[in-house]
Amino acid sequence: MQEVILYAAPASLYSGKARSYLIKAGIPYREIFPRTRHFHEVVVPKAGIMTLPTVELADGTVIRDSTRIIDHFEAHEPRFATRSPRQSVVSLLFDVIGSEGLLRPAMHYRWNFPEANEAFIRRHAEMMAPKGVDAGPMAEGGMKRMRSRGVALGVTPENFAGIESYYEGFLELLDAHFAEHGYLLGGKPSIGDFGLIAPLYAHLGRDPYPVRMMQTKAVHVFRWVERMNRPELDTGEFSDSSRDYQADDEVPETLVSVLRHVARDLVPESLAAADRINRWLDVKSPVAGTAISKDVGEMAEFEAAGMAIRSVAKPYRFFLLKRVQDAVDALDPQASGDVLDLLARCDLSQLLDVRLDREVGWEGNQEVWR
Ligand SMILES: N[C@@H](CCC(=O)N[C@@H](CS)C(=O)NCC(=O)O)C(=O)O
Repeated sequence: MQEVILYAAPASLYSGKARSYLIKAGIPYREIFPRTRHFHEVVVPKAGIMTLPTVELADGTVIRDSTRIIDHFEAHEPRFATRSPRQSVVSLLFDVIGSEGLLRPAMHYRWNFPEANEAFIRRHAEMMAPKGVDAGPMAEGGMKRMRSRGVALGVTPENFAGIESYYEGFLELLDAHFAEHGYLLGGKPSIGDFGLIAPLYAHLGRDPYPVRMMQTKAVHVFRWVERMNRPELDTGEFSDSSRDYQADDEVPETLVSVLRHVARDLVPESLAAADRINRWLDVKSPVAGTAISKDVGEMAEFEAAGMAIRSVAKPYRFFLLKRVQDAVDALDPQASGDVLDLLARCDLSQLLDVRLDREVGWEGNQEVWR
């Protein structure tokens, strides 16, 4: 197989998702920082906008977006397809949780512990400067932009304690899971593992302050992060040497506990964001094919995990959530009943009814309103 070029960066959240997939899938790739002339003059025009990760295939095809990159390779050869109903739905749910649902802890632990993190982050930001560009001011600008993105997501001082208690609870439950299983659904990674690694690698599993916390409080989660970045399964500590998902469509109880915890944040935010975006759609009525920017410029307000949060409402969450809903809708009545029972036990049933009035689709590399 010819080498894939992965435009990515070590400190970038979504890069970690695509990189881990390429590693685990055994797809040869070369990672390049997004600062070459070729990237700006050839790749970005094909990508439409510049985000990381973006890949360039040997034939010049460019694919932007971590989910679509994984979809592209899975469509050619499904390496991580879960075939059973409950596991498939849980796998897609963890893609939503990782790609969208843990952004507040990721941003908080990166930006609000400057004593431990600042120099490390600054060095990474400077690395992004193209040759001949003064790295200092460029890094400063990039850091300011990303820090303010955290604030827009609801990472504000009155919520710091709440975000910490939510994340610590999450980490403890996830650690109990990874003490018994190599991956979310057993002995091999699923699409959900790739979603979850997004916040848990570059930010929470690599920045100095949160990685220390993970190493001291959640060593099994730390091991999973390490494992997700290694080509082999790397599950030597488990006596059960299964190299596959759990038998009989089993979803471990340890994972149900994680999902119940996550529901406290994921459900209220999804309900509020859908409502906000639907009201916006009602007023704006964008023509089909209109490009979607990262958020619609509107704030969703909601109570989650004991916090009063104001966060930008992002259509991307609903692109991912619809994949969960479509998977459930496609099941036969018996399987659907099993999945609904599971979601009810996880306090996640409401997620199946949260839908945008317009679908998020793709044209080329761009998210558009259908
Ligand atoms: N939905 C995209 C999001 C990609 C994204 O936002 N990446 C960040 C870096 S982790 C980025 O490129 N940000 C650039 C910017 O905000 O200008 C994906 O999954 O790849």
